[in-house]
Amino acid sequence: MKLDEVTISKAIVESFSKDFTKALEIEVAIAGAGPAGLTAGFYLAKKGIKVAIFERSLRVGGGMPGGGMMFNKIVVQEAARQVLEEFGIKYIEYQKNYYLANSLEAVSAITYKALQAGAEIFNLIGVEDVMVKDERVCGLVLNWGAVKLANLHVDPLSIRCKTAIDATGHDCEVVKKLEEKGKVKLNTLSGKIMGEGPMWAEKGEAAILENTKEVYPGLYVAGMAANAVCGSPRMGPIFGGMLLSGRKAAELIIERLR
Ligand code: 48F
Repeated sequence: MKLDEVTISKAIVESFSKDFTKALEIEVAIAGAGPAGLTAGFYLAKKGIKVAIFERSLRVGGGMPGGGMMFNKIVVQEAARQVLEEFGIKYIEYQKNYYLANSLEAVSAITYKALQAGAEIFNLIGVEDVMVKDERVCGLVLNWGAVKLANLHVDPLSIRCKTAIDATGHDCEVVKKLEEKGKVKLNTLSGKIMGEGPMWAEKGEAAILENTKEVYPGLYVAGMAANAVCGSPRMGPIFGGMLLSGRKAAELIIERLR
Protein backbone atom coordinates (compact mmCIF):
# COMPACT_ATOMS: atom_id res chain seq x y z
CA MET A 1 0.00 0.00 0.00
CA LYS A 2 1.22 3.49 -0.88
CA LEU A 3 2.33 5.65 2.06
CA ASP A 4 2.43 9.42 1.74
CA GLU A 5 4.67 11.42 4.09
CA VAL A 6 2.46 14.50 3.95
CA THR A 7 -0.66 12.51 4.90
CA ILE A 8 1.25 11.23 7.95
CA SER A 9 2.21 14.81 8.84
CA LYS A 10 -1.36 16.08 8.34
CA ALA A 11 -2.79 13.30 10.54
CA ILE A 12 -0.47 14.26 13.37
CA VAL A 13 -0.80 18.03 13.10
CA GLU A 14 -4.59 17.99 12.70
CA SER A 15 -5.21 15.57 15.54
CA PHE A 16 -2.80 17.27 17.96
CA SER A 17 -4.31 20.68 17.18
CA LYS A 18 -7.81 19.32 17.83
CA ASP A 19 -6.80 17.85 21.21
CA PHE A 20 -4.87 20.94 22.23
CA THR A 21 -7.73 23.25 21.21
CA LYS A 22 -10.07 21.23 23.45
CA ALA A 23 -7.63 21.65 26.33
CA LEU A 24 -7.67 25.45 26.03
CA GLU A 25 -10.83 25.52 28.15
CA ILE A 26 -10.86 22.65 30.56
CA GLU A 27 -12.28 21.78 33.96
CA VAL A 28 -9.01 20.71 35.61
CA ALA A 29 -5.45 21.47 34.46
CA ILE A 30 -2.59 19.59 36.12
CA ALA A 31 1.04 20.71 36.03
CA GLY A 32 3.38 17.71 36.08
CA ALA A 33 2.91 14.09 35.04
CA GLY A 34 4.72 12.45 37.94
CA PRO A 35 2.93 9.78 39.98
CA ALA A 36 0.78 12.32 41.85
CA GLY A 37 -0.33 14.25 38.76
CA LEU A 38 -1.04 11.10 36.75
CA THR A 39 -3.02 9.54 39.60
CA ALA A 40 -5.07 12.70 40.07
CA GLY A 41 -5.69 12.78 36.32
CA PHE A 42 -6.88 9.17 36.35
CA TYR A 43 -9.39 9.63 39.18
CA LEU A 44 -10.74 12.88 37.72
CA ALA A 45 -11.13 11.45 34.22
CA LYS A 46 -12.77 8.32 35.61
CA LYS A 47 -15.53 10.56 36.98
CA GLY A 48 -16.00 12.17 33.57
CA ILE A 49 -14.21 15.41 34.44
CA LYS A 50 -12.37 17.09 31.57
CA VAL A 51 -8.74 17.05 32.62
CA ALA A 52 -5.43 17.82 30.92
CA ILE A 53 -1.96 17.16 32.30
CA PHE A 54 0.97 19.28 31.11
CA GLU A 55 4.40 17.73 31.49
CA ARG A 56 7.52 19.69 30.65
CA SER A 57 9.72 16.66 29.93
CA LEU A 58 9.74 14.34 26.96
CA ARG A 59 8.69 11.48 29.18
CA VAL A 60 6.09 11.07 31.88
CA GLY A 61 6.55 9.56 35.35
CA GLY A 62 8.67 12.19 37.10
CA GLY A 63 10.83 10.52 39.75
CA MET A 64 9.09 7.16 39.58
CA PRO A 65 11.02 5.34 36.81
CA GLY A 66 14.29 6.06 38.62
CA GLY A 67 13.15 4.06 41.67
CA GLY A 68 15.66 4.51 44.48
CA MET A 69 18.98 5.85 43.22
CA MET A 70 18.42 4.22 39.80
CA PHE A 71 17.48 0.82 41.26
CA ASN A 72 14.22 0.65 39.36
CA LYS A 73 11.96 -0.63 42.13
CA ILE A 74 9.51 1.28 44.27
CA VAL A 75 8.10 0.56 47.69
CA VAL A 76 4.44 1.11 48.57
CA GLN A 77 2.91 0.71 52.00
CA GLU A 78 -0.30 -1.04 52.99
CA ALA A 79 -2.40 2.15 52.91
CA ALA A 80 -1.89 2.48 49.14
CA ARG A 81 -1.93 -1.20 48.16
CA GLN A 82 -5.49 -0.88 46.87
CA VAL A 83 -4.37 1.88 44.48
CA LEU A 84 -1.66 -0.42 43.06
CA GLU A 85 -4.38 -2.99 42.52
CA GLU A 86 -6.72 -0.49 40.88
CA PHE A 87 -3.95 0.26 38.35
CA GLY A 88 -3.23 -3.44 37.85
CA ILE A 89 0.40 -3.07 38.99
CA LYS A 90 1.99 -6.34 40.15
CA TYR A 91 3.71 -6.30 43.51
CA ILE A 92 5.30 -8.63 46.01
CA GLU A 93 5.22 -8.39 49.78
CA TYR A 94 8.81 -7.79 50.89
CA GLN A 95 7.85 -7.57 54.56
CA LYS A 96 4.61 -6.70 56.31
CA ASN A 97 3.61 -3.20 55.09
CA TYR A 98 6.40 -3.05 52.45
CA TYR A 99 5.20 -3.91 48.96
CA LEU A 100 7.64 -3.85 46.06
CA ALA A 101 6.77 -3.03 42.47
CA ASN A 102 8.72 -2.48 39.27
CA SER A 103 8.96 1.27 38.77
CA LEU A 104 8.62 1.05 34.98
CA GLU A 105 5.53 -1.14 35.21
CA ALA A 106 4.07 1.29 37.75
CA VAL A 107 4.60 4.38 35.56
CA SER A 108 3.35 2.61 32.45
CA ALA A 109 0.22 1.30 34.17
CA ILE A 110 -0.74 4.64 35.73
CA THR A 111 -0.14 6.49 32.47
CA TYR A 112 -2.10 3.94 30.45
CA LYS A 113 -5.04 3.98 32.86
CA ALA A 114 -5.12 7.78 33.00
CA LEU A 115 -5.18 8.02 29.19
CA GLN A 116 -7.76 5.25 28.85
CA ALA A 117 -9.99 6.98 31.41
CA GLY A 118 -9.92 10.08 29.20
CA ALA A 119 -7.23 12.35 30.68
CA GLU A 120 -5.25 14.23 28.04
CA ILE A 121 -1.49 14.28 28.62
CA PHE A 122 0.63 16.83 26.81
CA ASN A 123 4.30 16.05 27.20
CA LEU A 124 7.00 18.57 26.27
CA ILE A 125 4.75 21.42 27.45
CA GLY A 126 5.58 23.16 30.72
CA VAL A 127 3.63 25.52 32.95
CA GLU A 128 5.52 28.78 33.27
CA ASP A 129 2.94 30.98 35.01
CA VAL A 130 -0.62 31.16 36.29
CA MET A 131 -3.57 33.25 35.18
CA VAL A 132 -5.15 35.01 38.18
CA LYS A 133 -8.34 37.04 38.08
CA ASP A 134 -10.39 38.34 41.01
CA GLU A 135 -8.09 36.58 43.48
CA ARG A 136 -8.52 33.15 41.94
CA VAL A 137 -6.31 30.98 39.75
CA CYS A 138 -8.35 30.57 36.58
CA GLY A 139 -5.79 29.30 34.11
CA LEU A 140 -2.25 28.20 33.36
CA VAL A 141 0.35 29.75 31.12
CA LEU A 142 2.14 27.24 28.90
CA ASN A 143 5.27 27.06 26.88
CA TRP A 144 7.32 24.31 25.23
CA GLY A 145 9.80 22.56 27.52
CA ALA A 146 12.39 23.01 24.75
CA VAL A 147 11.89 26.78 24.83
CA LYS A 148 12.87 26.83 28.49
CA LEU A 149 15.82 24.50 27.91
CA ALA A 150 17.14 26.65 25.08
CA ASN A 151 16.40 29.84 27.01
CA LEU A 152 14.56 31.27 24.02
CA HIS A 153 12.51 34.43 24.26
CA VAL A 154 9.14 33.03 23.12
CA ASP A 155 5.82 34.25 24.47
CA PRO A 156 3.55 31.60 25.97
CA LEU A 157 -0.07 30.56 25.36
CA SER A 158 -2.74 30.45 28.09
CA ILE A 159 -5.48 28.01 28.94
CA ARG A 160 -8.53 28.53 31.13
CA CYS A 161 -9.53 26.04 33.85
CA LYS A 162 -11.93 25.88 36.77
CA THR A 163 -9.24 24.35 38.96
CA ALA A 164 -5.52 23.69 38.65
CA ILE A 165 -3.25 21.25 40.48
CA ASP A 166 0.43 21.85 41.12
CA ALA A 167 1.92 18.35 40.88
CA THR A 168 5.38 19.52 39.85
CA GLY A 169 7.16 17.70 42.68
CA HIS A 170 9.85 19.03 45.00
CA ASP A 171 10.11 22.42 43.27
CA CYS A 172 6.35 23.25 43.53
CA GLU A 173 6.87 25.47 40.51
CA VAL A 174 3.31 26.66 40.04
CA VAL A 175 2.78 27.75 43.64
CA LYS A 176 6.23 29.32 43.61
CA LYS A 177 5.34 31.40 40.58
CA LEU A 178 2.01 32.41 42.12
CA GLU A 179 3.67 33.47 45.35
CA GLU A 180 6.48 35.31 43.62
CA LYS A 181 4.35 37.25 41.16
CA GLY A 182 0.94 37.39 42.80
CA LYS A 183 2.24 38.36 46.27
CA VAL A 184 -0.59 36.25 47.66
CA LYS A 185 -1.21 34.66 51.04
CA LEU A 186 -1.28 30.87 50.79
CA ASN A 187 -3.33 28.44 52.86
CA THR A 188 -0.30 27.26 54.88
CA LEU A 189 0.74 27.88 58.48
CA SER A 190 2.95 30.83 57.52
CA GLY A 191 0.87 31.98 54.55
CA LYS A 192 3.96 31.29 52.42
CA ILE A 193 5.74 28.32 50.86
CA MET A 194 7.28 26.65 53.90
CA GLY A 195 9.87 24.51 52.08
CA GLU A 196 10.49 20.79 52.09
CA GLY A 197 12.07 19.24 55.18
CA PRO A 198 14.90 16.68 55.27
CA MET A 199 14.25 12.96 54.83
CA TRP A 200 11.79 11.35 57.27
CA ALA A 201 9.75 8.79 55.36
CA GLU A 202 7.15 8.02 57.99
CA LYS A 203 6.43 11.62 58.90
CA GLY A 204 6.40 12.75 55.26
CA GLU A 205 3.98 9.99 54.25
CA ALA A 206 1.75 10.76 57.22
CA ALA A 207 1.64 14.50 56.43
CA ILE A 208 1.05 14.35 52.71
CA LEU A 209 -2.69 13.73 52.82
CA GLU A 210 -3.30 16.65 55.14
CA ASN A 211 -1.09 18.81 52.91
CA THR A 212 -3.05 17.86 49.78
CA LYS A 213 -5.45 20.77 49.65
CA GLU A 214 -6.43 24.01 47.99
CA VAL A 215 -3.60 26.40 48.85
CA TYR A 216 -5.09 29.36 47.04
CA PRO A 217 -8.54 29.70 45.44
CA GLY A 218 -8.46 27.57 42.30
CA LEU A 219 -5.06 25.96 43.00
CA TYR A 220 -4.53 22.60 44.72
CA VAL A 221 -1.25 20.89 45.55
CA ALA A 222 -0.56 17.15 45.26
CA GLY A 223 2.44 14.88 45.73
CA MET A 224 5.79 16.28 46.81
CA ALA A 225 4.60 19.75 45.87
CA ALA A 226 2.11 19.46 48.77
CA ASN A 227 4.85 18.60 51.27
CA ALA A 228 7.18 21.27 49.89
CA VAL A 229 4.53 23.98 50.10
CA CYS A 230 3.43 22.95 53.60
CA GLY A 231 6.91 22.36 55.10
CA SER A 232 6.83 18.58 55.57
CA PRO A 233 9.69 16.11 55.08
CA ARG A 234 10.72 14.30 51.91
CA MET A 235 10.39 10.53 51.93
CA GLY A 236 12.49 9.01 49.14
CA PRO A 237 11.44 6.03 47.04
CA ILE A 238 8.28 5.11 48.91
CA PHE A 239 5.41 6.04 46.62
CA GLY A 240 2.18 5.27 48.49
CA GLY A 241 1.84 8.90 49.54
CA MET A 242 2.12 10.12 45.94
CA LEU A 243 -0.67 7.83 44.80
CA LEU A 244 -2.93 8.63 47.76
CA SER A 245 -2.26 12.35 47.44
CA GLY A 246 -3.16 12.31 43.73
CA ARG A 247 -6.35 10.44 44.58
CA LYS A 248 -7.22 12.84 47.39
CA ALA A 249 -6.69 15.93 45.21
CA ALA A 250 -9.05 14.38 42.66
CA GLU A 251 -11.65 13.58 45.33
CA LEU A 252 -11.58 17.12 46.74
CA ILE A 253 -11.99 18.61 43.28
CA ILE A 254 -14.74 16.18 42.26
CA GLU A 255 -16.66 17.17 45.40
CA ARG A 256 -16.22 20.84 44.54
CA LEU A 257 -17.09 20.60 40.85
CA ARG A 258 -20.01 18.19 40.98
O1 48F B 1 8.88 14.89 40.74
P1 48F B 1 7.67 14.11 40.47
O2 48F B 1 7.77 12.64 40.36
O3 48F B 1 6.57 14.56 41.57
P2 48F B 1 5.50 13.73 42.42
O4 48F B 1 4.44 13.20 41.55
O5 48F B 1 6.33 12.48 42.98
C1 48F B 1 7.50 12.62 43.74
C2 48F B 1 8.30 11.35 43.59
O6 48F B 1 8.69 11.16 42.25
C3 48F B 1 9.56 11.29 44.45
C4 48F B 1 9.29 11.17 45.89
C5 48F B 1 8.54 9.97 46.38
O7 48F B 1 8.47 9.96 47.76
O8 48F B 1 9.70 12.00 46.65
O9 48F B 1 10.37 12.41 44.17
O10 48F B 1 5.13 14.61 43.54
O11 48F B 1 6.99 14.63 39.12
C6 48F B 1 6.82 15.99 38.86
C7 48F B 1 6.73 16.18 37.35
O12 48F B 1 6.45 17.52 37.08
C8 48F B 1 7.23 17.94 35.96
C9 48F B 1 8.52 17.18 36.09
O13 48F B 1 9.17 17.07 34.83
C10 48F B 1 8.03 15.83 36.61
O14 48F B 1 7.73 14.94 35.58
N1 48F B 1 7.36 19.39 36.04
C11 48F B 1 8.15 20.10 36.90
N2 48F B 1 7.96 21.41 36.72
C12 48F B 1 7.03 21.53 35.72
C13 48F B 1 6.65 20.24 35.30
C14 48F B 1 6.39 22.64 35.08
N3 48F B 1 6.67 23.90 35.41
N4 48F B 1 5.48 22.38 34.12
C15 48F B 1 5.16 21.11 33.77
N5 48F B 1 5.75 20.02 34.34
